[in-house]
Amino acid sequence: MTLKPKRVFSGIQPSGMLHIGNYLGAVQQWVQGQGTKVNFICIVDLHAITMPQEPAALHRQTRELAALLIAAGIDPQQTTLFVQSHVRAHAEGCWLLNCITPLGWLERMTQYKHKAQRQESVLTGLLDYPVLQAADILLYDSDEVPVGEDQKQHIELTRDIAGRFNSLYGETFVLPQPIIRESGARIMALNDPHAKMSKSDFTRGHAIRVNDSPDEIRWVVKRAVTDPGRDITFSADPARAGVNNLLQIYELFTGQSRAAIEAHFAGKGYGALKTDVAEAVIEGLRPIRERYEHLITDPAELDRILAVGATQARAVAEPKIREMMAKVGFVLPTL
Ligand code: ATP
Ligand code: LTN
Repeated sequence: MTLKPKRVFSGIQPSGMLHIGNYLGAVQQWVQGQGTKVNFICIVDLHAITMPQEPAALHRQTRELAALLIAAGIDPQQTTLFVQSHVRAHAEGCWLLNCITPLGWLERMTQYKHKAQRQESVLTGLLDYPVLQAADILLYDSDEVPVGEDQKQHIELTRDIAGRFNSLYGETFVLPQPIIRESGARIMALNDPHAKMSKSDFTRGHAIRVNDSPDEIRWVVKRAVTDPGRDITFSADPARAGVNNLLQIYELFTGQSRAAIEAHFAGKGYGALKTDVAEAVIEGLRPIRERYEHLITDPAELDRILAVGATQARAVAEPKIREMMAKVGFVLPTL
């Protein structure tokens, strides 16, 4: 008997230029998983409008993100790369799932509470964000969802929503597993090792963006917050979060073992650590930046790739949305 290859689904918002947290926590995993599994990577523009946004920026960032993902190694021949709003089933699935999701489940989501706190007036879409995410995942019968640590709660909620639909209307959905790396699951801000590196924080020194120049990368790493100690070793001690974060970044960009890294830095100071981290990041990002500069000059080719992705995605999502509608009791339109 041949085993069915696993389905992998993940999403990323076109809410700004990718940073190394997105790259190490999510994108690198997606690239490494290509070939053996059936992969869907979705640019989630419907999610991006849950925060106040500017139309011209959203438009530009959607193509920029597509170019960056391809530059970072997402191969459209091996992965279905598409834009969420090109596949209507996502919005439709969200509505059907809204109607079985208790409000209390959404009000306790930590990402919602965190983002809502910073708003004067909270948009309904922000509260509903995880239901749309559940629709994304469930429409593709996804087995695995590779994400950063911050998304774990949303995947657990997706399982709860799927379980509820299954028990109300009969077996319909696969319950997905979050796939979270041990190292890189939560890259911290360089100017504050107790806060997650985030796309939407534009303070200089907070993040390294994937297309930053080598000089900018050196500037940011040089000013990274460390700690008053001297040891350059991996550690879960919150007081040493800054050095630990730099070491994790070094580990993921060089692919070296932790023992080899600690031996390399034994007896050296934080100045040397920062120089080596900056150079490792520059070298790791160089091919991505070069491919990106080339791809972004050809928007028609990007649109063509996204059109192929949308056709492939619709072929999976449309029959699934019809199955959902039929189970809920709707009279289906004839095809
Ligand atoms: P925003 O700040 O606009 O919410 P974000 O930086 O959190 O954006 P997303 O598009 O929400 O980025 O996330 C894309 C992927 O990157 C997700 O899988 C998320 O878990 C992962 N990710 C985001 N930030 C980090 C981080 N600091 N470390 C590791 N993974 C991260
Ligand atoms: N909420 C996710 C983005 C996202 C996603 C998904 C991730 C939207 N839909 C489906 C995995 C699967 C985030 O990274 N902030």
